[in-house]
Amino acid sequence: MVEDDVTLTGAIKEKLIEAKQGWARDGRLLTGTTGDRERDRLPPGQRLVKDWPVLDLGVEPDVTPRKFRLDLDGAVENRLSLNLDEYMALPMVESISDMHCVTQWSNYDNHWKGVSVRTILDMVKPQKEAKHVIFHSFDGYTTNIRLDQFDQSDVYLVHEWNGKPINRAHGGPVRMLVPQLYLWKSAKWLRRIQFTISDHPGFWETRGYHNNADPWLEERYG
Ligand SMILES: Nc1nc2c(c(=O)[nH]1)N[C@H]1C(S)=C(S)[C@@H](COP(=O)(O)O)O[C@H]1N2
Ligand SMILES: [Mo]
Repeated sequence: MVEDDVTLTGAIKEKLIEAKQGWARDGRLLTGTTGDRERDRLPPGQRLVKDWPVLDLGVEPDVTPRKFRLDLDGAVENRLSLNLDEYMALPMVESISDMHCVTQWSNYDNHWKGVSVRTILDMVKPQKEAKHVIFHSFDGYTTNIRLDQFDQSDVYLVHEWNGKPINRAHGGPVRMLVPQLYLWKSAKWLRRIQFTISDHPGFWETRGYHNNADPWLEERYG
C-alpha cells in the first residue's frame, strides 16, 4: 500500500481549483483559431518560454525509491506491478519533443529518457474492448486519454529530462509524457496506468477542461 495518500482538495487548494475552473467557464486564453501543425511549431494562443514552469496544486508527494510502485491493470491480459528497479530494467529510449501547457506556455526541444508505451502495451496486452487509459498519481490526481492517443511513438513514461533525473516538483521519479496533448494529460508522480472499456474523465476533465486536449485545435476547455 502507498502510505501517504494525500488529497488534492482541501482548504488551500480549493481556491486555486476554483480560479482555474472559472477560467474554463469564461473560455479564458481562447483565441478561437485552429493551428496548422505541419506549418507552425507553436500552437494557437501559446507563447514560447525557455524554462520549464512547475504547475500543480502544491501537493508534491515525496516518492522515494522505496515508496515507488507502478501498477498496470484494468482491461488487460497481463496485470503488472513494478518497483523502481523493475521499471529501470525495462528497455529505455530517448526522444526530443516540445511541451504545450494550457496556461499558454510552450517550450521546445526537451530531451527525454524513459520507456516507450509500446513496450508497456506489449507487456500488458490490452483486451480488445479496452479503449481508454487512466493515469493515477501518488498525489491523487487522475487524467484520461484514449488508447489510440496513448499508443503513439512519442508517448513515454519518463524519468530523465535533459540528462538528469526528473525532480520531485516535475513529477519524479517517473511521470507520463504525452507531447501531442496539453500537459495536464501528462500525469506527474505516476502510480498506476489503468486500461478501461469506458471513459473516465479525470481531475481537470471533470472541472471544465476539455476531454481531448489537442493544442492544435485549442481544446483547452469544454
Ligand atoms: N500528479 C499530478 N500530475 C499533474 C498535475 C498534478 O497536479 N498532479 N498537474 C497537471 C497540470 S495541470 C500540468 S499543467 C502539468 C504541469 O507539469 P510541470 O509542473 O512539470 O510543468 O502537470 C500535470 N500533471
Ligand atoms: Mo495545468
